[in-house]
Amino acid sequence: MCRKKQVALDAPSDGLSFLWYLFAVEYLILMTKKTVLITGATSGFGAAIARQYAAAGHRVIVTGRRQERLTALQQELTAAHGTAVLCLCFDVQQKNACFDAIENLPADWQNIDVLVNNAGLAAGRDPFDTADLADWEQMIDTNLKGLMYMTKALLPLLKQSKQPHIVNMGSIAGKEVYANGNGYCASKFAVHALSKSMRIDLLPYNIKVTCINPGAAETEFSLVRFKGDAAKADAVYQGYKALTADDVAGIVLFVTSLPAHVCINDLDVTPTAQASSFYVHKS
Ligand code: NDP
Ligand code: 8X3
Repeated sequence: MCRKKQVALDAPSDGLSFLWYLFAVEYLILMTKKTVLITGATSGFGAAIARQYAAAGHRVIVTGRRQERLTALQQELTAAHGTAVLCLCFDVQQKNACFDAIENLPADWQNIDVLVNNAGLAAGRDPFDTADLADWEQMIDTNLKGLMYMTKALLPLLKQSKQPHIVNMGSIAGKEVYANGNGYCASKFAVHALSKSMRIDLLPYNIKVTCINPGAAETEFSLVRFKGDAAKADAVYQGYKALTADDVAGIVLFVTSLPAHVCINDLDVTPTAQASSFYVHKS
C-alpha cells in the first residue's frame, strides 16, 4: 500500500519515463521480496512464521509430514495475501527425502534466501534410566540430524542468494539442562553448538546464522511431548502467560529483516514470568 502511494507521488509525467519508472519499482519490490523455506510449518511456530512472512509479502515454502495441514495453510495464505506458497510434504528424519525435496524444487522456487530450521519435538520427560530409547532417537533424528540434512541440502541455493540467512530453532533447553530433559536438552544443546559452528564456517559466503532459544510457548509442543495427554500438556502453561507462536514468529521476521551488515547470532526469549528453565513465577 505504502509503495503504491510512493509511486503515485514520485512518478515522472512523460509516458516512456513513466514505464521505465514502473519497471524499476517492480524490480525493487522483487528484490526485497524473499523466498523463505520453513520446516515444521503444519503447527505452532512454523505455521505462525509462514503466516507472518506471507503477510509481509514474501514467498514461502512450507514443509511438514501432514499434507492436509500444508494444503490448508497454502489455501489460507493464498486467499489472504495472494502469496505464492509451495508445499513439500516429507519427514526430515529421512535423509533422502530431505535431499530429494530440495533437488527437485521447481525452477522458479530455487532462489531461496531464508531457511528456518524449525521442525522439532520433545518426546517424553522421563529420568535418564527409564527414558525411552526410541524417543531419544526420534529427537536426535529430527531436531539434530534433520536440521543438518536440510541445511546441507539448501546450502548450494543459499550461496546464490544476495541475502542468505539460516534461522535455527534452539531452546532454553539448549542452554540449561533440567531434570528429565536428557534427550531433548542434548538435541537442543547440539542445535546451539551447530549454529555457532555454521556461523563460523559460513562466514566466507556471507550467510547469516541465528539461533533462537525460546522458553515456554503454548503450541502443540507439550501435547506431542506427553503423547496426547491434554491435561498434562495444559498444566505446563497454567498460572502464567506463556509465549505464543506469533511472539516467536515476529522475532524470526525481525532478525531476518535487519540491515545486511547486522546479524543477531543468538537470541533467548522467555515469557516475562519465566527467568530460566528453573524459575517460572506462577500465580
Ligand atoms: P509443534 O508441535 O506445534 O510443531 C512442531 C512442528 O514440527 C510441526 O509442524 C511438525 O510437523 C514438525 N515436525 C516434527 N517432527 C517432524 C519430522 N520428523 N519431519 C518434519 N516435520 C516435523 O511445536 P512448536 O511449534 O512449539 O515447535 C517448533 C520448534 O520449536 C521445535 O523445534 C521445538 O523444539 C522448538 N521449541 C518449542 C518451544 C515451546 O515451548 N513450544 C520452546 C523452545 C523451542 P508434522 O507433525 O506435520 O511433521
Ligand atoms: C521447549 C522449552 O523448557 O519445555 O524447548 O524445554 S522447555
